[in-house]
Amino acid sequence: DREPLGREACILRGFALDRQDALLAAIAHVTAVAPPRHMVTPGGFTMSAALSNCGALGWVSDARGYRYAARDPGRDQPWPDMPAVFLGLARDAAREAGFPGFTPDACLINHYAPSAKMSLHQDRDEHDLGAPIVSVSLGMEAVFLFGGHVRADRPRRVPLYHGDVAVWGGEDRLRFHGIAPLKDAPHPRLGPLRINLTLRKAG
Ligand code: MD3
Ligand code: FE
Repeated sequence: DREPLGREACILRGFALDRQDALLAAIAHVTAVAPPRHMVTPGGFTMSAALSNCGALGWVSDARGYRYAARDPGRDQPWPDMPAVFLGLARDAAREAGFPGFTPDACLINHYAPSAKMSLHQDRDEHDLGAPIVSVSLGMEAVFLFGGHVRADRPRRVPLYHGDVAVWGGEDRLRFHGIAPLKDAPHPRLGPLRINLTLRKAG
């Protein structure tokens, strides 16, 4: 079922559940090659979520700023290839949400422990802001903060559960959004961990 968040944003509840084994195996492979790290923001804060990436480009942050990079700065090596199960899920979810033909070239993998969060921000480092974004939630539940087009707009709070997929593009593409600090409520399969895959066309 398709739960609308905006005119061009929705949540597909449980859309990833039937592929969870393949997704978790692929995530384990990527993070064994490119371990998640806590990156530093240009403002000097260390992010509470630990990040890895796969695909041609990966989102990175350091004192110089945010950007997409073809190499993992932790290893000075290219990011692991995008697993086929990520590409298939992104394409299928985007089509279901009304964005046919989506092919991501970047997948950010966020790891959250209890109390980790992501402050309100916009995703605007991508070259083509006309492409949608697909995000997959696995493990512990989180409260998604769905804001407006200016930071001061009070965000809606929407729970995200294991297997949910969110898709947003068009007029909702530049909304402010974030993740509230996670409760300490371990997931039966993943334990005290939430993993978010954010699939984008970055280049
Ligand atoms: C935005 N990640 O990595 S994605 C990020 O769960 C990021 O790790 C969060 O924001 C995470 O940049 C949230 C989920 C999401 C869902 C629907 C949206 C972001 C959205 C709708 C509009 C704008
Ligand atoms: Fe974001």
